[in-house]
Amino acid sequence: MNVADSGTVLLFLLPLFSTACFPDFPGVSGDSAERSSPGDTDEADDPTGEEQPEDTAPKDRGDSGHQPWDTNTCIGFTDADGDGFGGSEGQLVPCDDLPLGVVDNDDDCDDTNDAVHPDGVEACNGLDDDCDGTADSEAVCGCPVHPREGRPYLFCADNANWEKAVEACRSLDSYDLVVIGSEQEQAFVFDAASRVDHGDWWWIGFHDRNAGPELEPDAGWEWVDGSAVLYTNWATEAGQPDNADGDEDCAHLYDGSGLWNDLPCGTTAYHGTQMHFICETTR
Ligand SMILES: [Ca+2]
Ligand SMILES: [Ca+2]
Ligand SMILES: [Ca+2]
Ligand SMILES: [Ca+2]
Repeated sequence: MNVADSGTVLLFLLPLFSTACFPDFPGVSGDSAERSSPGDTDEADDPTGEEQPEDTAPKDRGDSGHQPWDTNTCIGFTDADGDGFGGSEGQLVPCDDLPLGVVDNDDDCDDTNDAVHPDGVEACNGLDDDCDGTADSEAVCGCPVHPREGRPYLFCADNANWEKAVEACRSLDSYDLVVIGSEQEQAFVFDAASRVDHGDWWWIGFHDRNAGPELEPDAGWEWVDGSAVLYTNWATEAGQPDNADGDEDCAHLYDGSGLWNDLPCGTTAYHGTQMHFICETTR
């Protein structure tokens, strides 16, 4: 952005020039009297003709004309990851001589990852690789994507038993079977799942496969990723979890209510109701 191109920007920047920002501008000293006399040479200021140490380093500042009020002064942005797109941190720089690591745009949505920028290629990895404001898509992940607070969840209406569901989520970069940590997350997951498919059931990453018989039916449940159990939503009025037939160690959401039930982990369909699954990014 050329400062001289925009009166608004100039007005915005004016207070900066009279404050502590000035000494930080490359090639500009804090001596306002010297800045106000661009025609003066160092030699003219010094009647002895002797070179003064403080004048040697920024010698070319008066010659290059890169003063804050000149048409050659621009706002540059630090490109910390070196992908050619800057972050939001702006600074005054000479337009035709950008410092190393500074670019003329602030278009990078993640200036710590050089694979993430507006020319990036979207991949199924929980990141917004191309900076279009959305992380992942059905096109790259293979299942409908619904984000919550910027984090993508995949609603896979494939038929799968619980183990296959875990395998499918983990085959993607930075995904696992969903972990539900709050009433709000439960509400989001159930609402999105209902919109993708009505009438079938959805595996979640909750199981008690490691619990001994003495813990059945409702103790010893854990999340696939070891997260603390902060919330449950069992269909308690229907007596769930019940470990029916002594063999129900994996949890799913019912359609219609979103309440949880335990089923045998190898179930792919239950009397005609299909078992789908929900993946959540681990990022
Ligand atoms: Ca960058
Ligand atoms: Ca991505
Ligand atoms: Ca994207
Ligand atoms: Ca059950």
